[in-house]
Amino acid sequence: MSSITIWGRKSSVNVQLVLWALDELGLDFERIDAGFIYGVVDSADFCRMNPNGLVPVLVDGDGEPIFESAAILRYLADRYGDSNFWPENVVARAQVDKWAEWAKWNVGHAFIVNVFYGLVRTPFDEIDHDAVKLALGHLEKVLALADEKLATSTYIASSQFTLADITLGYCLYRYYDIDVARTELPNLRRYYELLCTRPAFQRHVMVPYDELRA
Ligand SMILES: N[C@@H](CCC(=O)N[C@@H](CS)C(=O)NCC(=O)O)C(=O)O
Repeated sequence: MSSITIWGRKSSVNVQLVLWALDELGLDFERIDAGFIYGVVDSADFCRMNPNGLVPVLVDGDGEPIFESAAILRYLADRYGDSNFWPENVVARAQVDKWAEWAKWNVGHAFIVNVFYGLVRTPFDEIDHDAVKLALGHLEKVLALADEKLATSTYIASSQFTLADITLGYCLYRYYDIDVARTELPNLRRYYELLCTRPAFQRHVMVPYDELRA
């Protein structure tokens, strides 16, 4: 098996998504700190790997660098995942992928950009509480769709843990950890508690994010 290197700080949710996947797939890797207080992302060498200057970036052996966490995740699943995690059959795979794409865009974006940044990465006296409340309301409308699906499904796409659970679950630790009044979504809560029993989730997602606090 080739050697895998990932660039990105442990406090980045998009890096956590990839670290969680690497661990679930039982892959060894080397992680190099980059981004935010660790710098590196502005260097010419890094920008050759990712012209966006963002983490994560993954290099597998002598392969070309891959950026975009969801693309990295699909690459790892294609190359190293089993057919429960990422079905080989394209018809079955699409059923996993639709939830994966939906969660990465709708839940991930709505939470990180509008709720987490607004509340945690903004100096306390600059927090726009009305905007955060509005963003949280929007996020919870989206999460209610996951809650409805999870009423009849152990995991988001099926009865098995799949790639889609990574793109839904990677933000849930912070969603449940931040100090906000949440709408109770019982099936989502049950699902989150199930994810919390996974050692790889504990190791890479349930980690402090103090360095991000404004
Ligand atoms: N769509 C990209 C987003 C990457 C992104 O925004 N990464 C953030 C960390 S979560 C970043 O690199 N921020 C700048 C920094 O840490 O210096 C992905 O999913 O990989």
